Amino acid sequence: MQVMDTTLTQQLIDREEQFNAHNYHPIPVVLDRGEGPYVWDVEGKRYYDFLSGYSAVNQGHCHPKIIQALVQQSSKLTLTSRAFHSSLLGEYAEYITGFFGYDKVLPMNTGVEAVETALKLARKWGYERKGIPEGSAKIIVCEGNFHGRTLNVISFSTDPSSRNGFGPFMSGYITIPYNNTTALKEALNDPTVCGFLMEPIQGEAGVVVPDEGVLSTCYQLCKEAGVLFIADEIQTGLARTGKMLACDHEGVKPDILVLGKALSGGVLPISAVLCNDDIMLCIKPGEHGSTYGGNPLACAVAIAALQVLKDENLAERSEELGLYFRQKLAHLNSKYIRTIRGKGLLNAIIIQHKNPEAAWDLCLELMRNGLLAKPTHGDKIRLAPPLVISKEELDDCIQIIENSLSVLDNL
Ligand code: IF1
Repeated sequence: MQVMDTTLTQQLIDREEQFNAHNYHPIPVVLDRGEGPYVWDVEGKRYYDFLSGYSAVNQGHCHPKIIQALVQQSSKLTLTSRAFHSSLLGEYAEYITGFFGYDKVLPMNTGVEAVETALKLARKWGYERKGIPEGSAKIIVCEGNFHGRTLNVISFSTDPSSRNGFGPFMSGYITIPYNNTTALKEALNDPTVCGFLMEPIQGEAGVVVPDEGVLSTCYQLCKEAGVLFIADEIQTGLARTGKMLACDHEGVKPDILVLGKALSGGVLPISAVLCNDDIMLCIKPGEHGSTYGGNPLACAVAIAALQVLKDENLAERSEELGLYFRQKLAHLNSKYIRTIRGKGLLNAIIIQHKNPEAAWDLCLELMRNGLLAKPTHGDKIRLAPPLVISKEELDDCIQIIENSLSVLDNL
């Protein structure tokens, strides 16, 4: 057994611990390089990345075509602000609106900024188009949601770790159970409701997939009630679940589509809100914006990142390899795996073991065996490799998972 000298790893962890905020509890590995489905730590050890930057690295780490776009544009023009036009914004806007079939895009940076933008658009539409009395618009959200960490967005979180200690909170939200069309139908009776926000699959909650038909029923109910269906596809979009958008599994075209993460292939924070003119033009000049939103560097990178998804058929790969992956996991017949769930290459296993630390300890063993994953909410482990992983590499990972499960025998 090769004994690795991990002093450099520990030194770097200690330095981070001393000077960086303690807002995460990372797996004890220090990454230094990434390529495709792989990352390497500072000791030179290679791992399969099964978190993919929380589904931002769908195209694989440092995809050459995305990096080429970044490098070329970065030495030409990176930021103009929206005080002036840039040569790339129109090209990008035309490309992405054509890609997803909407009239317009509002470019932002982080996912939560795009969610906030979508919520502002829905409210403005509610007042200007639906005639909701000013200041009284409500938006329906789901229990178990994760849409980001701004004060407004955590105002409707049901996760204590996301919201405790950060009040007071924003009003104007109605929370219903996820995957419950009866509850949605009931909530839609409120005439001041302007929008319904949902994740097509709940990521942070542990890859919670709604029942077949729920997505399309929710959409239909919103249509009938004259309420905007807002899909947060920041984590589920961009080929992750086996279709270009998770909404495509049920032929649902959201009124407002929210994208982020893999919109840059993990290279830059790039997010976007897409919708048609009757909604988008409710925001007038000077009513919304951001310093970096729609910057030329982001435009160049996002075009390349979207092209890679199409050119490499990553949605089809995700669909095929996801089915294969869940089948092979099931064939392990592990007494420690209570549930396997997901769509495409967004999957999670739920660990059953008497020891509450079992999922964490399994992730440490996976790390020792060359695969990086991290538990979410205790007993769930999200398994989401870059979509460029090959079937052979996936087989290698399934072997690593099988070998690692035996660590739970001695817990
Ligand atoms: C963290 C996970 C959490 C998201 C959806 C909006 C955002 C996210 C569906 C906000 C961000 C990230 C944030 C990160 C961990 C990760 C995450 F589900 F992906 F695992 F937290 F739930 N909508 N998700 O998933 O996008 O502003 O971060 O760009 O905050 O710990 P952002």
